[in-house]
Amino acid sequence: MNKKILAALGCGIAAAAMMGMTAMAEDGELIRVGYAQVGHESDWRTANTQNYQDTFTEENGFELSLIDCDNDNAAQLEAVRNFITQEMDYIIIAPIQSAGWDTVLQEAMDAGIPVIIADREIESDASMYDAWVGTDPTKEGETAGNWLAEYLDGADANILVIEGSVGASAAIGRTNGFNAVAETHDNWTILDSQSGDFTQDGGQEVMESFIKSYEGQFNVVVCQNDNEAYGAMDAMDAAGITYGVDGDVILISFDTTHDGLQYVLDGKIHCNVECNPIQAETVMGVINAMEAGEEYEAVTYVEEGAFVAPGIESEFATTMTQEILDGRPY
Ligand code: GYE
Repeated sequence: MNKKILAALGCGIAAAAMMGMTAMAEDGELIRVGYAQVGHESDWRTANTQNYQDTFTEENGFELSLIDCDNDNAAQLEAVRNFITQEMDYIIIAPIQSAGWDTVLQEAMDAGIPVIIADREIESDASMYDAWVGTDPTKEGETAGNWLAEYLDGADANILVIEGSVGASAAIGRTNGFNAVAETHDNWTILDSQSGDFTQDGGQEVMESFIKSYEGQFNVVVCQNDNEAYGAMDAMDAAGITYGVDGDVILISFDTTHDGLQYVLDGKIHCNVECNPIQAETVMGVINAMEAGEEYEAVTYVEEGAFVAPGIESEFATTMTQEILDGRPY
């Protein structure tokens, strides 16, 4: 029997699974799920939280306990330990940091509680948890780099990068993916790369300090999420630096939240690489399969694309339109 199925059966729900019950146990008991959420640092995160609250409902057979860990690694470890103490049926973790998970994952395993890692990646071996559902930041970073190469068509790039939170796989992957492409271009220089912590204030502060150091020297700004891009735009506006398809600076962002894509449609952000926060249905599917004792995907990457401003055609991205914006799920 599949190891993942054994793990599910091992946590005391085998009887329910074998009787063919669906998400809500037949005696009416809700499945108790604890979600250790990163925080509320970005619009992407708000959409992700909303998606979980809309999905893990009583109607669907769940009692969701969502803890906002406020981007604090210690608080997140404590939240997971509290879920273990409360004997949750399942624990979902969106890891703030990619490192340092082995001990608490072992504790969850010892307690027989299945763990699903969501959104971001962790360094722990896959045998330490039951399933993973999330995004591919390295690929996202590569997409940004490939699009930039295509758009520059051989022109020089002097690049400033506003990274996401230090130690988060979403930041590490986007940096690595973009750098891998940058290394193949002799005429690209990364002037500086600093963390803006995935927040608007962080993006603005980093951009203000970049402007002090590099004004007149850069023609590309890469922000690793939309909120950082909003902050960077404010800083450039204040300094009289123009960006976007009619400006001097090429602006790249990630997340494709509603406002981020509005800026693409308006030609202010050149390219916005998608990062899909709609993951809860996939996680619920995994849990329902575990409940039913069925096989499930141990690793699922959610679908992601990229969008570019009107007037730009790309092999790597879709040209933005109002119809696309109106039809977006988040
Ligand atoms: O890009 C950012 C958020 O982990 C993919 O976290 C997620 C990232 C997302 O704060 O806006």
